[in-house]
Amino acid sequence: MKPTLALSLLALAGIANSNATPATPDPRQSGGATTVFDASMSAFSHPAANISPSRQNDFFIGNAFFKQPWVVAPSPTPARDGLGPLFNINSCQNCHVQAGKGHPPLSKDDAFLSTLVRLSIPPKTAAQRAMQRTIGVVPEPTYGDQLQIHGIDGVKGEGTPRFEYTEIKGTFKDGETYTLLQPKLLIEALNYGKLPENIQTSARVAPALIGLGLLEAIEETDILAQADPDDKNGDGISGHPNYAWDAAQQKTVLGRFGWKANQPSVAQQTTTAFNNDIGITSTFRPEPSCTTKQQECRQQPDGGKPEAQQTTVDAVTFFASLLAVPARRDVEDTSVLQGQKLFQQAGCAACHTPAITTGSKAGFPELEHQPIQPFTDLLLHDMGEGLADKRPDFEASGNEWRTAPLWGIGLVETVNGHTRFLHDGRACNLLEAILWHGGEAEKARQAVLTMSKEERNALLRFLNSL
Ligand code: HEC
Ligand code: HEC
Ligand SMILES: [Ca+2]
Ligand SMILES: [Ca+2]
Ligand SMILES: [Ca+2]
Repeated sequence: MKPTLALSLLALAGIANSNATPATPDPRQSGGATTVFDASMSAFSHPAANISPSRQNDFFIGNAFFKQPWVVAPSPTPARDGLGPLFNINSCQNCHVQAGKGHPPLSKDDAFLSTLVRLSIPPKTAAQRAMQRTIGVVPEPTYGDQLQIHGIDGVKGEGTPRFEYTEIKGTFKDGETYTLLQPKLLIEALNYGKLPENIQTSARVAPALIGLGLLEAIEETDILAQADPDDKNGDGISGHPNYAWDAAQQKTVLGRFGWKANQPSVAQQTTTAFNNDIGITSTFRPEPSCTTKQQECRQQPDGGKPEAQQTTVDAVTFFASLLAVPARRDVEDTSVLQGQKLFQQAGCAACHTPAITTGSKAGFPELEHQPIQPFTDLLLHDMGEGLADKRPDFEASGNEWRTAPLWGIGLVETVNGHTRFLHDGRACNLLEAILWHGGEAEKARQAVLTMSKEERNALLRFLNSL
């Protein structure tokens, strides 16, 4: 395509078209040419800036299904019935509010909404080990691999999770003190009997959904190039990839999504969310999320076979793949620039990869060959005992987590009205999130503990500019 005057002007305005890669990428454009310039409450809800008008229309169709509340079957609206029988909530949007980040209950009376609890037991038999190959875990025999807190009429919800927190106190080198909240997960009102002694649980908050298609467009070889499982370079960091089952391809592939990278694609994460979180079946997950021990659940009417047409699942996947990354702010600010340097010096960038270029991605010209700043290597790292959930998932151990992307992190408060971070939302602000780092990130944590107050503030200013 010959560049037109209009396109050049767009490029000048920072909205480069997808074919023109600028020589020096604009540091504000975390999502390359997909980046949107909006720092308001809607910052996470836009389609990629370089999307064509007709595809923008498809994006908004997907967005409508993402927001749509599902209802109990049978109903006069058969296109959106089939909720449950067991479910966490009735729409995607209710957990991923404004496509943003969820949080644990913020007060004693706050419901357990945008956080969910995964369940499993350690494998003992050969059959259970075989199960791990395709599910990643051995589901708890009665409750399955996810705790659904609600049931439709006639079906009891599975139980009520709750956090209890213990305070952990610590001191920076300059004498300033801090307090962290160590969560303990309790599950009460269990309606299908006691959980076994060896139950493994893991609480997870809903992540923000920006830039997921870009993460999917990173070439596998570029991700593997950052892995150093045996720490050959001796920097104390030994990231390795997760490998997970891809139901559509019927094979094990690189995992990229979820807090343990246990999902290979946005499409499969979407299919799984429909099934486990909302109780909606689809082509690749045709069975309702009830175990053989949950007979009432199995006897309820369904909303069609399957309940969500593949076109619906595809529309939501399209939407979730093309949510734009918002532009950085204050990139020239001296304190932000100082923080950026400290981020490098403290070793944060060894996991939170600041820059990478996407490869090709069939069907998504917007996402191809984009210089991006995701601040993740998509690899698993041992983050120490403090963060461990002791619940292995595919190749992720009970201590390991996928490096969380940091793009957009400074806008979470504006979009979602809270500053809760980490997989279970235990950190009440960005500094606490860093102070929970351990294991391979212990050196980075120590570096922050020895920083002066001014340096810590600069580091936070930098994170808030992302
Ligand atoms: C009950 C709350 C809840 C609902 C409802 C929900 N999600 Fe999620 N979502 C989560 C949580 C929690 C995770 C992280 C899962 C994990 O790490 O195991 C997640 C992860 C994701 C991811 C991967 C994000 C990443 O950064 O790795 C995508 C994509 C996603 N959800 C899409 C959807 C879609 C589409 C729907 C509706 C069909 C949906 N979700 C419904 C809570 C929810
Ligand atoms: C060894 C790899 C590694 C290093 C080094 C590291 N991180 Fe992380 N970071 C992670 C992982 C993995 C997570 C997710 C942990 C979890 O949720 O339990 C994370 C989470 C975070 C989060 C919370 C993100 C969210 O969405 O909840 C912030 C903020 C963060 N890191 C900042 C930093 C900073 C600043 C440094 C340097 C001082 C740093 N990290 C060093 C791996 C690392
Ligand atoms: Ca259903
Ligand atoms: Ca269940
Ligand atoms: Ca290393």
